[in-house]
Order: sequence, then C-alpha cells, then structure tokens
Amino acid sequence: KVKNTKYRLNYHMMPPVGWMNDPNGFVQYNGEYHLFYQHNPYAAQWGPMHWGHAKSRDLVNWEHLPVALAPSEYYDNGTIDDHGCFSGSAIEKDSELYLLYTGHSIERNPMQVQCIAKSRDGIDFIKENQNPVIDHFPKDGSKDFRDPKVWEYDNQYYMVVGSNKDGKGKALFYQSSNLIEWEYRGVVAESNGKQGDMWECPDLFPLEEEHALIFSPMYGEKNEKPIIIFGEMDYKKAKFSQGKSMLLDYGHDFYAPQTLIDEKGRRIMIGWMDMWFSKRPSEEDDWAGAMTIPRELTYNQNGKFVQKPIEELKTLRKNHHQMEGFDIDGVQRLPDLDGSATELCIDFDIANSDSSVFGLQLRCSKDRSEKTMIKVDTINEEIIVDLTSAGKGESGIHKAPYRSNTNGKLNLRLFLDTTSLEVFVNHGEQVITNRIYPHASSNEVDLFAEGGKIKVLNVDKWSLRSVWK
Ligand code: DQQ
Repeated sequence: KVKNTKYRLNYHMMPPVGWMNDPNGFVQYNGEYHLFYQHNPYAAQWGPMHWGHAKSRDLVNWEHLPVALAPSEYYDNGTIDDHGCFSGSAIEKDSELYLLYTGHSIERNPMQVQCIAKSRDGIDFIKENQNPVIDHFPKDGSKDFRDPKVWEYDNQYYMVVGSNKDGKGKALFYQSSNLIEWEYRGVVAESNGKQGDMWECPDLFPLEEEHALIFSPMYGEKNEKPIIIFGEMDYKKAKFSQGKSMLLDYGHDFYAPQTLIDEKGRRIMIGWMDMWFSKRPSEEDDWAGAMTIPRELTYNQNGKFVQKPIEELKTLRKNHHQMEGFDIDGVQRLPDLDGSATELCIDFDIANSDSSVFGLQLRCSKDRSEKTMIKVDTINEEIIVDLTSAGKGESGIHKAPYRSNTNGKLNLRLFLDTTSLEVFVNHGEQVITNRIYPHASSNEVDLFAEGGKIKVLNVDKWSLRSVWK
C-alpha cells in the first residue's frame, strides 16, 4: 500500500504501489480493455521491469490485476529477460492473447531480443519456449533494439521495433504469418536528422486514408517529446512515406504513448504521464507514475488531426456549473470554478477583445502565491502553461502554438486532477500535459486579462468523481 494518498489521482490510471512507466500491450480482448505497463512493484523507482496489468470495460474505471510478466531468474547459461521485460504490445490470435515484449539482459550479447508470452484467460501469461522469437538485431539496427508494436493487416502480422544506427532513430519492420517466425523487411521509417538518434516505442497504424507513425525520440541520453508523422504505407515495398509531422504533446510529462484500435473502430492513445527527468514528489509515498486520459486520434470537420478525450470520460462528470457571456479585465476569482479534480471547458472571443494576454490561474492558493498558469498570448499565437509557482514538481514554462479559429474564437478544455493538468487546445489540435504538485488546499481559480478585456463566451465546469474509491 502507498504510505500517503495526498498525491494520488482521482481518475487517472496509476500503479497500486511502486513505479510505473510506459503503457504496454494496450488492447481490447474479449470486449474488455487491457492495459499493461512498465512496472517495478518493489520500489517507487525504475528497476527490474515487470509488466503491471489492469483491465476496464470503458477505459475510465480500472481494475488492477496481478503482475503479468516478471523478469526470469538468472541461470548459469544466462536468461532472456533477467534484467527486465521491457516495453511491447499485445494482439489476439485464435482466442489467445499474445504479448510481444523485449527481453533485456545486460550480460548477454546482444542485450535486447524480442519475446512472446501467451494467455487464454487474459490474466495468466506463459512465456514461449521458443523465446526469443527474434534473437538478434538486423544489420540496420544496433544493440538498442526494443519495444515491438504488432498489428494485423490483410491477414498478415506486422511489427515495428525501435532502434538506431549511424546517428538516426529507426523503425525496423518485420512480417509474420503466425507471430512466432518473423521475417525482417527493412527500415520502414527513420529520423530525418532532426527527429532523434534513437526511436523508442514506435507505433505504426492506419488512420483513415493514411497511416501514422508515432515514436518517442532520444537525442543522446535525453528523451524528448513524442512525434507523429503522417504518410502512406506501402506494405509490399516495406516503406512508409514520411509526410507532415508534429509533436503529440507540448507538455513536460508525456512519453512512450501507445495506441489500440477498439471494436468501435476508434484509434485510442494513452501515454505515460511523467517523463524520465521529472521530479516525482510521490516517491516519498512509495509510488510514481501515471497514465494520461485516453485520447481518440481522429480528424475534425476541417480535416485537421485532433486528439479528443474519449467520450466515456463524460461519465465522471458531476455538479455541472455554467457561466455565459461576460468580460474579464484584470484578475477575477471565480469561486464556482474551484476544485482539484475538475473539467473546465471555456470559449473565448479573441476577435472581439482587446487583451493580448489572458488566461487562467488554476490550483491557486488563497493568496495566489501558489498557482498553475495558463496564458494565451494572441500576438505570438501561443498557449503557455507556466509552472513557475505550481508547487513541488517541475517548474518549467511549456508553450504550444495555436491558430484561433477563422471566426476568432479559442476553445480550451482542461482536465485537472490532484497532481496533473491536461490542456486540450481547440478541441484537441494541440495538447499540453504536465504533472503538478500543489498543496491540496490550493483549489481556487482566477480568470485574468492584461492590457484590456477578454470576452468569455461560455464556461462549463464539472467536478470529476474518483474511480478509485
Ligand atoms: N522504457 C522501457 C523501454 C523503452 C523505454 C524500459 C521508454 O523498453 O524503450 O522501461 O521509456
């Protein structure tokens, strides 16, 4: 059990105790959603990686399940995954659930190989006797060879594995008809020189007419913000044509996202809501790490790529409060909008306002010495999340570009939880995710406008209930 619940989240997935990083094996199996994750059950720090496990009927209410994979003991001849079961994915075949993961062993050369474990009930997993199913990186890769993501397309199984060579991050492409024997097909995509020298957790999937590739890039020892690239996938030539790209999230605490396709045909992504270099005050309470809310990846009516909080999150809402048509000039405290676990949806009318910097102060202490600021800078067209006075966590300033809609309006939808803030700009055109660690009593909300007034068209606020009690 955790020592103290003060930093525990209300409606985000988090480990029962111990450490959590990347989402793994995100899949719908027998109608239920399963989420596995990189987990150290014994400490609040990264260590020998296990696969933690939870399931859900709606991606909102979760049930923790026993650890699905653990590193195996070390024998004289070495083992495949004695230093950890690293990230990977899941797929169903002939009613069985297959987990594909990276066996990590620092005493073996090569250090990382790809492995399989199977289950009939989705709870107990048995590692395959044939492991590793890929026992060496190919000529285009290196000893960093990890995070297999598998999918089915035209009755074949495909897989991308993250790697690097010659200073470029790469997605290595494999094909199989049975999930056990894999043929190496080549480098399906690689860094254009500015997208990292190592790609972790690649995920390649169809998205409406095109395909999309997401990955978490490293630059030397430093992990950076995950990227999405849109393009065409040629399965015959084993090539992904790399078109437009963008950051998936502009915040500090978002890494290693993974997607699934569900029975409704939705492409849903979840990410680790933390980062390798984050401060984690909850470690003193014996836990660390959480997942973002699930986001549907789709296109809006103007054909723009958006990340939409999934519909099911609306079942968390209680105590609706609405405010319509008012101006803010200076700083104004709005007691009806307060709370530490809330959803706020606000429409601003920029075209008919004269303030060029406006926004919100959330998780404010009574005297405003502690606060998490969201500023809209209409001159530089930027949304700024300023954590300088946000409490114990990271204290950076995080900026995302935005375009106000053609009619000069801006929508912000905010998901606040005890120790997190996810900002969706213009219905998911940009997202900014951060962990914050204010005092539990810092619950006030201010709206502010500098150098003139801002017209607020509408505010909806809900308290969000806890799924963990
Ligand atoms: N985390 C895992 C690796 C992956 C990294 C190890 C990304 O498999 O590359 O815990 O955060």
